[in-house]
Amino acid sequence: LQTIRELRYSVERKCLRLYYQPQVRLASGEVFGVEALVRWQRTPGELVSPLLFIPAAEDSGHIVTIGEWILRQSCIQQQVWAKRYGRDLRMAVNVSMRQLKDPDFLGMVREVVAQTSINPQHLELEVTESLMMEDTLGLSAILQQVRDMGIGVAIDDFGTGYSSLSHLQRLPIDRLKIDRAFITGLNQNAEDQVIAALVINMGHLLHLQVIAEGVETAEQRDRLLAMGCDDGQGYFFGKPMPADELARQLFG
Ligand code: G
Ligand code: G
Ligand code: MN
Ligand code: NA
Repeated sequence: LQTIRELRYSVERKCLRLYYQPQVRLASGEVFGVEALVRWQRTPGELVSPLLFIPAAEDSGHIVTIGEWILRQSCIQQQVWAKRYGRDLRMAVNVSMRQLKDPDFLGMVREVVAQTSINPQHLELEVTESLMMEDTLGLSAILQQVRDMGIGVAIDDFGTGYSSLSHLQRLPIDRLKIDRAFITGLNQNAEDQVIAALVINMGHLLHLQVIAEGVETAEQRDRLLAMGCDDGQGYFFGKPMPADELARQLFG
C-alpha cells in the first residue's frame, strides 16, 4: 500500500505533529490537562487526520513505532511546559490495542517515563472502549501495571461499546470519557441525556472520574455540570492546537 510506505517514510523523516486539546474542570473552568492528538504533515501544506492513517498504522504494526514517538514527544512537551511556566498539566495520550499487546509495551513506557523525567501522575493513557472487550484478562494485567507505575488510565469513547457493569468494576481504570456522540444531542435528545446521566452516575458509583468529550456549547457545559460531570473537553473550551498556540492561550 502506497500510504504505508509514505507513512513509514514520514516517521523516519519526523513528519508527524502533535496537537494538544485542553481538558477542563467543569465547575471552575480550570484547564488541568491536555489530550495529545497526532497529525501527519504529509506535505508542507497538508495535515492528515489520524482517522485516515492510524487504522493503517495499526494493521501494519507501524503504530508501535509511531506510538512510542507520540508518547515520548508528549512527555517531553509536558516537561517543557512544567519547566518554562511552572504548571504541571496532565498529559493524556491515546494508545491503540495493537500497542498494548506489544510485548515491549510496558518496558517502553517505563523507559520513556524515566528518560523524560515526567512525573507519572501527570500522564494518562486513553484506551478505546470497543477495543477493551477483546482480551479482558490480559488487558487488565497490563493496565494494572500501568497504574502501578502511577500512570492514569481512561476509557475513551465510552458508551459506544458494550462494557457490562461487572466488567467495568474489574478493570483497573481511573476515568471514563463519555463519547461525543452523546454530547452532541444533549440539549435536544432525551435519550442522549439519559445515557450521559447513566454514564456519569455509574462512573461515580465505581469511583471513576467522568469527562465529557465534544462539548461545543455553553448549554452542553451547563447541563453536564448540573448532571454532576467532573470534566469536559471540546471546541467550547478549545480546539486541538500546536504546543506554542496552547502555551500562548494558557500561559499568556
Ligand atoms: O484529533 P482527531 O479528532 O482527528 O482524532 C481522531 C481519532 O484519532 C481519535 O479517535 C483519536 O483517538 C485518534 N488518535 C488521535 N491521536 C492519536 C494517537 O496519538 N494515537 C492513537 N492511537 N490514536 C490517536
Ligand atoms: O481520542 P478521541 O476519539 O477522543 O479524539 C478526539 C477527537 O475529537 C479528535 O479528533 C478531536 O479533533 C475531536 N474533537 C475534539 N473536540 C471536539 C468537539 O467539540 N467537536 C467535535 N465534533 N470534535 C471534537
Ligand atoms: Mn482520546
Ligand atoms: Na474519543
